[in-house]
Amino acid sequence: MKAAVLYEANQPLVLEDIELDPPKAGEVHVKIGAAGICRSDLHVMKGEANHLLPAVLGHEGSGTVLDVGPGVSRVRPGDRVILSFVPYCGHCHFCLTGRANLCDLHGATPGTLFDKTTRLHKGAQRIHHYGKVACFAQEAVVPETGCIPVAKDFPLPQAALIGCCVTTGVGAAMFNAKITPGSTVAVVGCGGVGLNVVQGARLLNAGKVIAVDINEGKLEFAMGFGATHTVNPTLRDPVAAIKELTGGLGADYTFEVFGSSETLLTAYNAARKGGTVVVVGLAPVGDNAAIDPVALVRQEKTLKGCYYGSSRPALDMPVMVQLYQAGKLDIDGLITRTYRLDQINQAYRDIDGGEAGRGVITQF
Ligand code: CND
Ligand code: ZN
Repeated sequence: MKAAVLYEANQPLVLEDIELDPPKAGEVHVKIGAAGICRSDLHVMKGEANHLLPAVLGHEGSGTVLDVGPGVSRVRPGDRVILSFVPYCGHCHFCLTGRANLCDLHGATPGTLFDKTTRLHKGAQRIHHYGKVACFAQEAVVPETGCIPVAKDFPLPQAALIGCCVTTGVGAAMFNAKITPGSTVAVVGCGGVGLNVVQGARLLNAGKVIAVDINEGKLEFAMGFGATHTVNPTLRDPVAAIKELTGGLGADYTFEVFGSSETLLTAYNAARKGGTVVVVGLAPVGDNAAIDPVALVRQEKTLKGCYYGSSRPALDMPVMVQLYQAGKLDIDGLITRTYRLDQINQAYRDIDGGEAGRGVITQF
């Protein structure tokens, strides 16, 4: 099958034929239907995130089940599925306490399936699976718990986006911050994930939603997803602007959704005393943010990380599906660019090109 393989950081992905072994026990063979262009893959391509290479990237995916390995009971051939980049073991402390997005076995098996082997290889060379999804390819083998079934007529691109940016962004607002009605919110970084924090805040009836982005077009686009105010940090100090828009207090909730110490500090400093700062973006490895420990105490801010929207993917993705079907989440409007798999390097050049919304690979 054809796949886009990353051999080395800062080199283009290589589109080539590689082998995919059949699913083992508890695994599912999926024909990929759509794959979203998320910045997390770009962090690996740029060497800003560590990952075993070579690897097939792509963690925002959906597809149709082709066949299943022994013991699989949740899905059958022909089923349409959202792929979760944190499949869960169901036995570790975190799975048992309702935090499957933090599954220990998943964390302990990076780049492989749960048994620490790969189904992907080229001849004798092992090729790793990013997030146990690896959807920048025509097909994938994934753990059964990484498959969230949707109706057979549910659109595959929208399903793919629920696989990362929707659940990550809306979940950050809903499950992590638990935004209360009427509150003030600032979202730093309004790309695919940040737009979903914005529309999550709208869904939760936030009073003011301040979009912060260095790109004017992206700020304007965010207004269509529920932003009530915009701030461009290239034009003025974002912390001062957010304070001004919140009666001098700072926002009740701030979100970092780009991935840098600079934007983390913007979010941190723009939160009011007692406010909540939620970090969603993945800063480059080695990056550090200096937080004044005394100010943390005296201002009683809460600084939290948020992985996969603090969701329980198998339970919460169907909620995103329902909210979309009820017209409460706009996923159609997020999709502004579609590509063929062989255009993937262009798709990643475009993510930094300034066009708003999400790109999706729809042809394999
Ligand atoms: P995308 O590139 O679409 O959006 C990033 C946005 O940030 C763009 O609109 C930029 O213009 C904007 N931006 C850049 N610099 C600044 C700045 N200084 N101030 C304000 N805005 C700025 O990326 P994405 O939405 O796909 O991903 C965003 C981050 O979220 C990224 O780091 C990705 O790796 C991470 C992420 C996290 C998780 C999770 O589970 N926590 C899941 N998926 C992605
Ligand atoms: Zn992602």
